[in-house]
Amino acid sequence: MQKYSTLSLVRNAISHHNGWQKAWRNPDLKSEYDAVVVGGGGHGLATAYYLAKEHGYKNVAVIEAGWLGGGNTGRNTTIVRSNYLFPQSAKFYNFSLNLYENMSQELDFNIMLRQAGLLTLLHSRHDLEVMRRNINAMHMNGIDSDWVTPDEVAHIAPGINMSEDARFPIVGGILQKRGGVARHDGVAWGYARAGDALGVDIIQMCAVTGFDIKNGEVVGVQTAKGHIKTKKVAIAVAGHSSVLAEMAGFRLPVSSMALQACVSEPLKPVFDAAIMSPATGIYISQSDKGELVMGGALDAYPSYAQRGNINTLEHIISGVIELFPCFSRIKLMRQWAGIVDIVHDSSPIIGHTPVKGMYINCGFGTGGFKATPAGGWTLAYTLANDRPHKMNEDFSLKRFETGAFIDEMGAAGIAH
Ligand code: FAD
Ligand code: PYC
Repeated sequence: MQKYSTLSLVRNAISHHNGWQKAWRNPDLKSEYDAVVVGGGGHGLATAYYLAKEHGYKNVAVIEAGWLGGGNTGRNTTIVRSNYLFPQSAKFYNFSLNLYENMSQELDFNIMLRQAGLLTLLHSRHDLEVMRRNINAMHMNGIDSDWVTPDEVAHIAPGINMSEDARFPIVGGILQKRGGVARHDGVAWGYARAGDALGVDIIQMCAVTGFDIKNGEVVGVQTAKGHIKTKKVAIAVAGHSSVLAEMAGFRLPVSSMALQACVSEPLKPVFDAAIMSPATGIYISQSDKGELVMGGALDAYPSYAQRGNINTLEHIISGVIELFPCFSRIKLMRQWAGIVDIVHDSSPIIGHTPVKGMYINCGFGTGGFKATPAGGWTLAYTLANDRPHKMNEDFSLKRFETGAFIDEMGAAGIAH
């Protein structure tokens, strides 16, 4: 990795970064690859990196329709945690959090992981009872999760409305201390740079437009920049999974919907932890820049329109002001949306597709940023070995035939 002195940083700034070493190459598309990854979000880039690093794949391409991390990876609210209910999810998301904890070192790229905790607010006696059961299950699965009293909530989240007369009174909370936030672009760029260094070709501004399938087996990929011969394809396109599946001739049990978020002007540090309030439907954290990063529930209808609207914004802000009346005069800076892929049991699909040689990672819905390393790792394993790893075998498409769902809707903490 090239090191920069203060002087060279100044020189680069003045020269508009003329001579600044590129973090990854901009190669021409080759006519043949051993494996093609569709989608240059975090999951696709992680898949390519682990294919090269763990499985010795030397000739891999990532094909991205837009720019790296321009999909949900660069649009999420950056919360990472592993406090899921079922043993399969606990294993998977805990593995992901472990990979996150070592990611800056492994990729030699600061992903700015801040494990200041993920606090879930409880607003009723019913919340308390349901969460007692969930916490016991999490402890059985080795997930750290602690009860916090209303006083402790007030300490973790200064400014929060602890009034008993509040519309959503706070009766306690659950804290996952290992939870927190990470810089989402850093995750995409870190995997991109490390994958590129291992020989992965990253092709941006190049949509996949179709697949060549012979006798039920993938033999090629059609793209805006030309045709590729390949026998292995990994699809990781989140909200566009059904579109890609249709190109390959199969259907997925996935709906595509917009999830919106927004940020305020920067403030001095208020709180460190990320906070979720399932009853009001909002989540909030403060970025390293000081902005309040806020999000809410899914839009209530399927759509590919990647934009925010006033209706949802009003819902998010009313929830935030309910919890933090002191934020009512803060200015909002930006609002946006990403198209997420919703599966009705709120668990991902990682595994084989009906087409031989084609594998998919999708269905992370509102919560796949935290799963980026594990999603990439397990998809790479499945492609390289043509069988799932223990960690993703229960997350295959088979569960939609057998009914063995892993119902994590409650764990999302977000209204679906
Ligand atoms: P993406 O990052 O969307 O990447 C898919 C890529 O595929 C895109 O770049 C797209 O351009 C590309 N693509 C699509 N079609 C084609 C094609 N035909 N050819 C080539 N490329 C194509 N998760 C959390 O864990 N914590 C959170 O706090 C959180 N907050 C969220 C807040 C919002 C507002 C949103 C929208 C999502 C949030 N998520 C969160 C969910 C999380 O962002 C996603 O689950 C995750 O980023 C998905 O990553 P990905 O790499 O699969 O998809
Ligand atoms: O899955 O933790 C999550 C999450 C937080 C905000 C959106 N998704």
